[in-house]
Amino acid sequence: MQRVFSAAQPTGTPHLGNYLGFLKQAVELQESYDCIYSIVDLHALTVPRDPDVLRNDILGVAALYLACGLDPKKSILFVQSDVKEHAELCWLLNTLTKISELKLMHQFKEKSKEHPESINMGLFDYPVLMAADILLYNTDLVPIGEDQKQHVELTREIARRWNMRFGQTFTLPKAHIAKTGARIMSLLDPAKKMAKSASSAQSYVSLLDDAHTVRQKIKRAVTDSGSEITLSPAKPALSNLLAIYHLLSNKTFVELEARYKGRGYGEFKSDLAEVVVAFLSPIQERYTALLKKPKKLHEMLSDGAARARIIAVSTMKKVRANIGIGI
Ligand code: ATP
Ligand code: LTN
Repeated sequence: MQRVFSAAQPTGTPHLGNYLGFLKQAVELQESYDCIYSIVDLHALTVPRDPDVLRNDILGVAALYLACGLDPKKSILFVQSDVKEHAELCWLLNTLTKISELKLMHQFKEKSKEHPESINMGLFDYPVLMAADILLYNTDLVPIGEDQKQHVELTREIARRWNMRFGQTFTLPKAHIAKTGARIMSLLDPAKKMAKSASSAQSYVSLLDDAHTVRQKIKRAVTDSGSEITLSPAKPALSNLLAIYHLLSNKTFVELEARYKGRGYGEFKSDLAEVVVAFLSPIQERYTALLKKPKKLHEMLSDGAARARIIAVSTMKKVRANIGIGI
């Protein structure tokens, strides 16, 4: 069975973009792949974090992912720092990665613009740690949003280089990117991706937003000129809302265009808000119930780490022998 690996940072509450670009795929792939998912706390430290907030976010993200359908009986779910091999492999891969390659990474360029006062080595090395995450598990497929594609390409390049130098060791992973939903845009600016780090919370729908907040955010979402409901590059803001509607309702774009023919943006947006509310409400109920049992969540994560560690240790045995360290 082919192996799937992916991960997300415990940085605040995931939004609809994280769900549609990544989590939805992750849940679906559980049915036919051997899936491993990680909460990458070491990556989250590349921007300054309060320790108590980080601790809370790790458990919160775990609960939310389970509430969205990740199932520890079908997949391994674990916290990155619980498996020390990630940091060790990152160091070894660093020795094969060029500074000039890391300087090209879009995410590094953007994040260093956002936090010019704290461009640290971790932020620069972030893609190499991500490569280590993926390569430790002989991964075939990596479900991700469009923004992470460049990092998976770099991972393939590092793996290729290692295999050339030391012999076949790592599987070359492929990015698995959804046809629709891989880049959900901000509700306030269709030229920017929906992001947790955005300056205004109005630009995204968090998976934990209550019904009132969802209705109000969608009502205030920007739209394009004209009043027709059609999917078109000339209507980027509306097309983004249509994509969200399509993915959450399973109605095709053609069905949606027909349904709203001759009706205005107002009616379309208010229906979309109800679709989002109906989608989020059972997730939020499951999330609240899961968070009431933190001990169970910790046990599930520690069981996940134990299962992940077995694979990671076995990969590292090969890697250490390859490079000439250890006994
Ligand atoms: P943000 O940019 O909002 O802080 P992130 O990429 O840092 O998000 P993660 O939780 O680590 O946050 O991302 C999890 C997954 O969500 C990744 O695979 C990423 O590609 C995907 N993703 C993030 N934003 C979007 C978006 N706007 N549309 C689709 N997928 C997205
Ligand atoms: N870089 C990703 C998170 C991430 C990841 C990974 C994704 C870290 N390690 C391994 C897929 C596979 C992000 O910023 N969203």
